[in-house]
Amino acid sequence: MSNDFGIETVLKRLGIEETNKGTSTGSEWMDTGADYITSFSPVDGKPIGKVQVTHRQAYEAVIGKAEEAFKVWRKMPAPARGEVVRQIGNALRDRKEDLGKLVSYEMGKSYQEGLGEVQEMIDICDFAVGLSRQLYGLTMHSERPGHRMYEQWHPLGIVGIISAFNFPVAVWSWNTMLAWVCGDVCVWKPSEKAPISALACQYIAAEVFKSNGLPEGISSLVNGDYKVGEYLSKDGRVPLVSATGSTRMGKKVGEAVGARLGRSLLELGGNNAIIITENADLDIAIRGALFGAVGTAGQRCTSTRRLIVHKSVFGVVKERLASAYGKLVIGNPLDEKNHVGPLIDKDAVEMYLKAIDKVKQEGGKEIVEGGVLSGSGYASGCYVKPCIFEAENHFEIVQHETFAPILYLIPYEDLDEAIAYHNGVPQGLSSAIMTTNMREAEQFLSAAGSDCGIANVNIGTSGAEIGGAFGGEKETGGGRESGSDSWKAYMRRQTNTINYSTQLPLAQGIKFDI
Ligand code: UN1
Repeated sequence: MSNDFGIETVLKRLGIEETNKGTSTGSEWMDTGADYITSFSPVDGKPIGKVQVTHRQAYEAVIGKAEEAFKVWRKMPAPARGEVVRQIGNALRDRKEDLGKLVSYEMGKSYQEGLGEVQEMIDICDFAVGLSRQLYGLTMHSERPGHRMYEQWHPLGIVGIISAFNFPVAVWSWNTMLAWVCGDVCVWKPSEKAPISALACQYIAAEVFKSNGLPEGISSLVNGDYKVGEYLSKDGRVPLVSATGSTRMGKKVGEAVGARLGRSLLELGGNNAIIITENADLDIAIRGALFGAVGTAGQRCTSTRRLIVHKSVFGVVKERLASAYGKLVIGNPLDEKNHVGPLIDKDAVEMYLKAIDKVKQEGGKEIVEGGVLSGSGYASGCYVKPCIFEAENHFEIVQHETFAPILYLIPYEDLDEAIAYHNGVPQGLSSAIMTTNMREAEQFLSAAGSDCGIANVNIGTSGAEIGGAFGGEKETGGGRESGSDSWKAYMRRQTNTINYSTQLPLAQGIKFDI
């Protein structure tokens, strides 16, 4: 293992061994035998560690503990649960550098972005602490005299969380911190491509639960591939499954959960575009598009995949982008002089190469050339060159989310046409318009504008703050996580009507006298 970035010390400080158990209800870990997942770093191709896969019997034990824990946790006042989450936020503050480094090493995003991811976890903890005193229900006026009506929110029970490799820890936090203040208990199945970062989080959370004298089962971890995900999605004891990942995976989870009339919260693929109008501030537009397209090596669900550019500025945008791409330094993401790290694994490289072939076949014109990097510093075989193609929106490959730094440039003549291109894909996560013209901006944000869950003006498509609801429409799955009133997904609503009169009048004026 490379010592260059002190990763060995980081792993030790976070409690990670070479061989790890993978099933936990908090501080207790189950031995589940000889079936392991090995996590390889895309940075240098070296193994980071391995975790045991959760088998059915261990899963059953986890659910049993979670059910018991729910009985205790749901009775604790929400602000007291918030206090526990506050302590988790502080524990994350203490481990920010270590966890950020591990995320960077295991997933391949830059160290800055690794730190940003942990900051996102801290931010959602803070948000959840405040929320723990604001789980408001409405009160309404009853139509009957001497009656009072209101609604209140109760916890759901066990929340299953299936997370993706690209945000291996932040997306877990978005779900878990809210679910915890809401009174739910959580069972997390992290991506099999980033299980080590998940172990680190489980250790951090478990320590806090233990020091507060809370039972096992509030924070559980299971590991494995889609089969372990299926345990959760088919399990009637898990009222909500929140899944982040590909549309293909989300359809399977949604179907399985739907078949038992459970709830799912899906945050799936995006095919995010920025419209650059003739009135754009091009300095902002180029910088926004650049980070959107190459940040996290194009592996965010919010990554910018399409640039829809007005014909009058198409040439200059193309030139300036090509020149910016020329200055990108690709390499070890833990080295802060590099802008772009590796893709997650060789399968991802394969998909990237196939997409390039496909766009060329369909008639795309290469503007910045792609390719796989080899030689010193690129030994993992996962480093690729961010590339740009001039393409048409209807190309099959353009309609498709490829999790890689490939950007498609599409020219347009008027804004209606641009918006039609923009919305003319199956996904609907994030979107942006670059313009200094108020009419253009408002048209983009209107009901006839962007059809996405997130629509920005003069900001790229990625890098959303936790305070807003995060998620999207169409094949993105319709779920909302993180800020605003997303917490409602983790609770059940109850309407209460109280009669304090001496009569029993019926609603709608119905007479039923004997
Ligand atoms: C994701 O890619 O699944 O908005 C989440 C962003 C980040 C979260 C991305 N805050 O880009």
